[in-house]
Amino acid sequence: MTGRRPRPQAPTSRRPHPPAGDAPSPPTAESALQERRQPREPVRAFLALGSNLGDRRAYLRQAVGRLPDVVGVSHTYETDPVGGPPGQGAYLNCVVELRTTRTARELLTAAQAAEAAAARVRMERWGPRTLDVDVLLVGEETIDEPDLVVPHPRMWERGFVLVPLADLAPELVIGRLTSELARGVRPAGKL
Ligand code: GSY
Repeated sequence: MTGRRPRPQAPTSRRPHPPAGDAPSPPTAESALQERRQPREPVRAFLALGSNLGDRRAYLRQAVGRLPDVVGVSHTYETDPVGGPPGQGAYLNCVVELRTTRTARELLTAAQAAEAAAARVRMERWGPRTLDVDVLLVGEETIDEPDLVVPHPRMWERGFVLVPLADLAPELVIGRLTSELARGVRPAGKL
């Protein structure tokens, strides 16, 4: 008995990273099928929604109706824009909770379909938009690919994500949501 404690486990990825030095191999049709065949336990997942163009509440409502496996919706919040060109209008933000067997990649596809349905036109990277849907957390899954990083890399710095997330999962934001982050985030009622 050495008295040494076991080291904490790193979060697991559903698709393990290849050994260092190997180039990641893209999923083949067969490996994707194989992955889908595995029965999966449903996990808790969270997506962040924001709109600052047009009928913002209607865009958020429509998106919530289109997303799969939704089991909870936070209150909405009117929030000062973070980043982007000066003079943008305020955002309306909320967070939804899913109970789902879908992977982060499948949820990204669903998020993009909801954005497309809101006739979103990507004019400038941080510019105003009818709808933005970000995948925040999908159970314990981690993924780090050019178009998708989960857990979302900036979520812990964003009051417009943490305040609505606290409505659904206060245990996740405790100790992370400072009054400075919450500044500029105003309750705007139920969706
Ligand atoms: O990253 C989501 C889009 N977005 C937002 C947002 O949803 N809310 C606020 N307040 N600022 C934002 N800047 C960007 S980009």
